[in-house]
Formats: sequence, C-alpha cells, structure tokens
Amino acid sequence: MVFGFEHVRRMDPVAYDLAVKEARKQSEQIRLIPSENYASSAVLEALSTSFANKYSEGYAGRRYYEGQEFVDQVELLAIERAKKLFGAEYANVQPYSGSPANLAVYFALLQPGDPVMGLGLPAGGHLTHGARLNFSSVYYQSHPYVGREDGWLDYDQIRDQALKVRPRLLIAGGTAYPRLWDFAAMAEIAREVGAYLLADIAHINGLIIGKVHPDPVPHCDVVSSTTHKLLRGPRGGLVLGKDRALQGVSEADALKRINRIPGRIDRAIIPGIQGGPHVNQIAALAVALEEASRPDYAAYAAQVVKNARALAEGLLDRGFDLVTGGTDNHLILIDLRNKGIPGWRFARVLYEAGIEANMNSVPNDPNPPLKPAGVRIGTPAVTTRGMKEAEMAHIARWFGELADAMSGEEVVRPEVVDRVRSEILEVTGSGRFPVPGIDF
Ligand code: DSN
Repeated sequence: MVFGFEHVRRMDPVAYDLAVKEARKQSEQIRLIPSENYASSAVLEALSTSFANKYSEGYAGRRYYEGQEFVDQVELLAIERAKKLFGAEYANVQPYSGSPANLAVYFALLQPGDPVMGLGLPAGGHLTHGARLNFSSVYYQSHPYVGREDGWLDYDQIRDQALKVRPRLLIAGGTAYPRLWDFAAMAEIAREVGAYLLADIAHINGLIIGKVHPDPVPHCDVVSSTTHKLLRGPRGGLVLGKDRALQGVSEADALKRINRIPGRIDRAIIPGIQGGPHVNQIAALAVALEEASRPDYAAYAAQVVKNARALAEGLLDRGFDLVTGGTDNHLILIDLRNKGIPGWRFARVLYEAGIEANMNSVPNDPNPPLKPAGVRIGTPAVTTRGMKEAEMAHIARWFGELADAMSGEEVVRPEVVDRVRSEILEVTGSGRFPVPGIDF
C-alpha cells in the first residue's frame, strides 16, 4: 500500500492506479539516478497539508493577502533552519525549483547581455548555466568552460578563460561532475576578474550538510540549490549565502537592503520571476531541514560517498571506463565506448533489468545529446534504502553481466537480463531495504 492515498483511491481510481504503479516501480527498482531520492513519510505528509490551499505573495509580515499568521511562521521556520544548516546569513526558500532559483540569481545580479561563465552542458553543467536555448544564453552572453580531456576540471584553464571573457557571473556546480569542487579556487578567479560567484549545489547539497564536500558558503556571493536530490526534501529551490553588498555600491548605499545581495534576491523572486510561493512545499522543506540537522543525516551523507566509491571500484574491476577514473561524491559517469555499447542503449537495458539510470554525454562525446556514449549513476536513493558496500558489489556485478550480455546495441543473451531482473526483485522485495513512504 502507498502512504495516505485512500481518498484518492475512492475519488479517482485512475489516478490512484497510476500512483500505485509508480510507487511499486520505485520500490522494486534499484534507483541509481543521482539526482533522485526518496523523501521521508514526514516530508510527503507535509506536502499534503492545508498550506497547499493558501496564496502568500510577498514575505513574512509583508504579504498581499490576509490570513498569513501560520504561513509566516512556517516560512520563517524553513528560513532559519536553512541558515543554520548551511551557516548562511540569509535564505530565500520560495523558488519553485532549482531553475527558478538560478533565474532569480541572474535577474538579481546581472543586466541582459552580461557575460556569464558556467560549466558547459555536455561537460556536466546544467541548462541554466548558459546552455543553448536556455534563458541563460538567450538573454545573457554565455561562455561555457569545460573540463580537461579526462573530465577533471582545470582551474588554471578556467582562470585563463575568465581573464579573457571577464564574466559578470562565474558559476561553480554541475550535474555530472564526479569530483569535489574547489570553491576557494573559483572565488579567487571571480575576485580577480570582478565577477560574482554562484555555487549551484543542487547535486551536492546533502554532502555539504554532511561535511563530506567543501563548503561553498564562505567563498561565494550566492549559493543556489534544489531542495530534493540528496537533501531529501520536496521538489523545490533555495537561494542562500552571506549578506554581502552589491559590487560597486558606496559604503553609505550598502547599508540599504536593496543594495545588498539578499535584498536583490528577494526582489528577483517576487515580484521579479514568481508569484505566490508553494507554501506546502516550504512546509515540507522545513521538515526536511529538521531531518537533515539530526546526527543520522551526516552518517547517511558519508555512506552515500562510501557507496559511490565502492560501486566505482566494482565497475572499474569489471572493465568499465569511468570519467576522471572514479568518484569523490555521489555520482559516477561511465563512458561505455571501450565496451562498444552505446550509453543510451545500455541505460535502456539496465532499466529492463530493474535498474534506473540515465544516459549522459561524456567529455568530448562524439554523439548527439539524445544518443550519448555515457551513463550517469549515483548512490543517494539506494543509500536512503539502507544499502551499503555489499549491495554496491552486487550492483557492479549486474552492470558487468548486462554489458557482457550485449553486443553493440543488441542484447545477445536476453536470459541474463531476465536473471538479473529476478535477482533485483529478490533484493528489493526482501524487506531489508524499505522505501520511505512506500510499504509494499
Ligand atoms: N535534472 C537534474 C539532474 O538530473 O541532474 C538537474 O536539474
């Protein structure tokens, strides 16, 4: 049965059936998409509270609608918890998700046409870091940087490019970089060229909370994030950081909040790019932040990294080629060219066997984005289920067996896919690895 869906079942059996199928799938699979996770039952319940019914444009004490006494309190609760957890001087918890959070940063700090440098999409950046067709390259001048041939970032190379481009905004962060970010090095480059520095920590938020990744807050002008992924909150976004003055503002003007980054971020979010915040999402974030402040959260974050390392070692032992040769965080990027298997096809075969991953470009990928050479995997969701190094060894074995059962795009030994699928169902159905909010 699925958490609290009784009313949906009675009112709308069709929607109920789809929700049950999705829950069953999430429970039966090995979920390795590194940006996905399982939110707790408490977070899922908070999403369903009556806060979902309320409009609340504005900020605590400055709203356009009556009836905000509890909304104000729950938003301030989420803000205070976010500030404490990340050691930040301000936080805005209203962004609908990570992309609006980044849009707000651009809107707050830049003028249209300003040059921006973020990690290129094919090199592991995000759409909002300056990708073609995204607002970040349509309305701003995007000069993406890339890593080296082997996938590692080269901070000297980024510096050389920044000295030429002179970006107004430099972005640290990505969606497919398996190593640690050197925020201090990025801050030095930003300072040298007079850029604001944004750290987008959507992928690594939980590792920072768990202190298994360097902390961006002391180094960056702004930090943006999603609130799901490793953090295990609801789908949502967050902007936080130190309370710094805007560049070029006189000492006297810097005393006014609107000449400071927090004031600009607040104004960029509403009225700049959003209307009413999703207060139920903010309430659920408050719950997730409370969960992340508990001692067991640090252990979970550390285990995510241990699991990723164990999985990487198992894959290397089976002849998989990993971008940068391994991982320091929660994700692994596999380049399947040495196996002669297209990444997009391997992702599909993994799925048929019960493993959810996603196809992904690898550095210098000769293939188009919808037929990339790589597969991206990560350990947040399996770690939330309580899996450890022993289970990572099984997963690595399944990857090896499935790759060996293929020749190019073809599955030449379909019985292997069937066997792996039943082994996975045995593990996920054993009751040893429960999924929060789902009880089959
Ligand atoms: N969609 C996210 C990911 O999968 O990395 C990025 O926003």
